[in-house]
Amino acid sequence: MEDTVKQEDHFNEKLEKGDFIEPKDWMPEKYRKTLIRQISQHAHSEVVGMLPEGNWITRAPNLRRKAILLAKVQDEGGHGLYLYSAAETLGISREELLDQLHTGKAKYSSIFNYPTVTWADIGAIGWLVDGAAIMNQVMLQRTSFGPYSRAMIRICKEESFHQRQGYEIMVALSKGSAEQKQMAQDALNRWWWPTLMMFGPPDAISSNSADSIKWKIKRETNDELRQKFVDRTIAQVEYLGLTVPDPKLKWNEARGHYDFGEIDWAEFNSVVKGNGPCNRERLKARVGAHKNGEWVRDAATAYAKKQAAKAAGSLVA
Ligand code: BYC
Repeated sequence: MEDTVKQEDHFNEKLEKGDFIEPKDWMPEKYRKTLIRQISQHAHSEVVGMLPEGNWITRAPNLRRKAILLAKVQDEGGHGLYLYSAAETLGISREELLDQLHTGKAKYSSIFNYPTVTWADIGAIGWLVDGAAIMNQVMLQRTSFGPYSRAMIRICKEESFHQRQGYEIMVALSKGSAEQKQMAQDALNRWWWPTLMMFGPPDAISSNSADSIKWKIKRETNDELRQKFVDRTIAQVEYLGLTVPDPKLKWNEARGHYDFGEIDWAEFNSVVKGNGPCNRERLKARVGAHKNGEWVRDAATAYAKKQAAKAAGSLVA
């Protein structure tokens, strides 16, 4: 008992000083659980996030765009791997994590349950979705758990390239023909509100925020990040000559921020509960991909075992 009190004091001192908590350090069970929940949700989002964009690799308008999109989607898979590895250091296996995703027990970001209906959606995802992801992930670079923070530093570098490639697509479309500009506007209309939902429920009802802020897992709240995102993005919308689908959007001089309209939280809750436009399709695709990859995992395991046996043999010799 006394030992636990000492360990908890030591944990709190580390947080206070801004030191990282590392996998072998003592940590409260709830801290570990919260991290597993958030990091795995994040990893699943990266991997499920490959699907809406992957859908356009064969239909990219030219070779340059195809190569860029291919690289981006591949990066998202890599982000998933760094994050699954970070979660594994907390004492949960990759199999368990994937099982939670495939059985619908674990959440992933609501945003990936919307369809990509035109090429402009690929621009809007890179610009808005990756833009929102970066806003959140820049803060997570300073999260208190070492492996999560280190994964975030690397991921942020790649995400900023993703955001720029998306914006470049939007610039090309909005400076193109009238039809292309309309495509860009339609994509902005489709992705604006779901992007604002990505930051999570309002602070007043966010169930995990208080603990996560106390433990320095999250450094800024859902509403603070959402506001920052709106404030930064509007100038980019104006440069494109497009309009945000929100009649209530207005600069508020007194607050020094944009005011914006009410988010449809009923839609958010419905998507998170599994009833968004693409939830079933996404999960089916993920489960199918995992099943189809079984022979690759088996082959990799057999090869690793053979190499280990060879190495052991050469040591004995
Ligand atoms: N979607 O108490 P709250 C990317 C859940 S992908 C679904 O505020 P928290 C990319 C939340 O889990 C970006 N569920 O939670 C990839 C909680 O439920 P449980 C992914 C959501 O954790 C490919 C409940 O609502 N980024 O980068 O303090 C291509 C109450 O919420 C969502 C991350 O995952 C949502 N949007 O705060 C392009 C970042 N929001 O678990 C881009 C890491 C909330 O209690 N995650 N919920 O049953 C976080 O920073 C935080 O987990 C959140 C939510 C800000 C998302």
